[in-house]
Amino acid sequence: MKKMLVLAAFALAACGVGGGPQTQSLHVENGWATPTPGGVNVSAGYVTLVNDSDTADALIAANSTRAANVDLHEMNMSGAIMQMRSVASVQVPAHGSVTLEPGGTHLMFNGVATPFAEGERIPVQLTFEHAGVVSVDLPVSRAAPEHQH
Ligand SMILES: [Cu+2]
Repeated sequence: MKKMLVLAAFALAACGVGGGPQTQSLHVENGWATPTPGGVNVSAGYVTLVNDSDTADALIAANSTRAANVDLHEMNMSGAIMQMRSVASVQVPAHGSVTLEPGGTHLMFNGVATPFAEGERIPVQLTFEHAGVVSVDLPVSRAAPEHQH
C-alpha cells in the first residue's frame, strides 16, 4: 500500500505541477488532448517536450490506459488532402524543445473505449531513448489551454 502512494506522488511530480528540484532530464509542458468526436474512437494529443540535458533524445513510444495503442503521427497536406502517417520517433535536441501541435506531429490515441470528455485528464506514458519513461496527464480540451509558464 505504501508503495502505491509513493508511485502516485511520483506521477503527480512528473506532470509538471509545482516547482521543486528537476530530477528528470526531460520534461513535458503544455500537454492536452482533444475530446473524442461522437462515434469516433480516436483522439489526438499534443505536448511540448523539453530536453534539459547535454544529449539529444528522442520520443520513441507512447501508451495510455485509455487507448488500445498510442501512435506517433505526422500530418501533412497533400494538395487539399490532409494525410497522417506514423513516424518511428520524434527527435528532441540537447538543450532544446519540440512542440507537437495541431497540423503537425501528434500523439494518436487509437481504440479509445471510453470517450475523452472535456475537463478530464488522460494519463500517458512517454518513452524516451535516454530519459526513459515520463508520465504525464493531459487535460482534455477543444483547443490548446493557455500556457502554464
Ligand atoms: Cu494522427
